Amino acid sequence: MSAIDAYVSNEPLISNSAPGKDVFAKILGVPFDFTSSFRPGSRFGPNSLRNAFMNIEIYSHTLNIDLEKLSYLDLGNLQTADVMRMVKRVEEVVKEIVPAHKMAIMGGEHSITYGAFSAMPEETSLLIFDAHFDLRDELLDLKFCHATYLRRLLEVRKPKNVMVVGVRAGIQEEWEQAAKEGIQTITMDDIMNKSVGSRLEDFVGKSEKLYVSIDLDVLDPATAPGVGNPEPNGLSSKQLLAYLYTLREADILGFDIVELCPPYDNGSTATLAAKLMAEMLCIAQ
Ligand SMILES: [Mn+2]
Repeated sequence: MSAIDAYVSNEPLISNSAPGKDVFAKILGVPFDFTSSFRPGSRFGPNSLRNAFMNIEIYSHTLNIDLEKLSYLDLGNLQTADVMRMVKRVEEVVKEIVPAHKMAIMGGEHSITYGAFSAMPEETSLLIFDAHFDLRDELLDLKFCHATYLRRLLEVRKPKNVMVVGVRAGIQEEWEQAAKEGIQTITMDDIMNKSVGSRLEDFVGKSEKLYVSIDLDVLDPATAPGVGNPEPNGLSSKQLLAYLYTLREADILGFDIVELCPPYDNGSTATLAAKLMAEMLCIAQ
């Protein structure tokens, strides 16, 4: 090993190269927030997550997996201010990565998921953690934005299984649209009433392949204040991690962690996002 390899970090990128280990995952930042409707700033999300990632422990005691002994490559940031170009470019980049490698995306706003999921094979199920459905037909005259991406996605693509966990906010039309589209849900009401049952395990069991999208606003704003559209009465970090650990046996092709909005963060959202990145890399590995 050269002195450069031994002593010099590749910051701000979070790549890791472990001797004798091939790269198993590729990480992409998408600093895109140009359709933000409430609190802009998620364009600063990827680098904020990276900074936090470099300052937390990445050995998962829960999973007994040490990320420092695995190799993964941070590709950097995909830059554009045009939403349709963004989703197209994300799709093209992800297609070059999956299924040879696991795909990990850092947002940026939730519209990124449209591009990433479009690159997934036909049989892939979509599991979303989000306070919102993002099933609006339009918002503030925008047909394609963070609040409509799932509506647009389902217009062109019908995944066999779609589930939204932690959902608690939407206009009435979105709840009706979710039922019409056959979207499975674990709502916050279900979670509060302890009526979740084995729905998540059943969903995962029926999913040949899986893409997981984590909108950080699924968490309670007290836990994760640094998001674009905070929504009260959300999950705790313990609840979210417990759900994610149930995905260990699933064939996860890729995942994203979106809506980290550093201008509204006190640091806790970024460190939690980094923890989720570390655990999800271990879970998907
Ligand atoms: Mn959301």
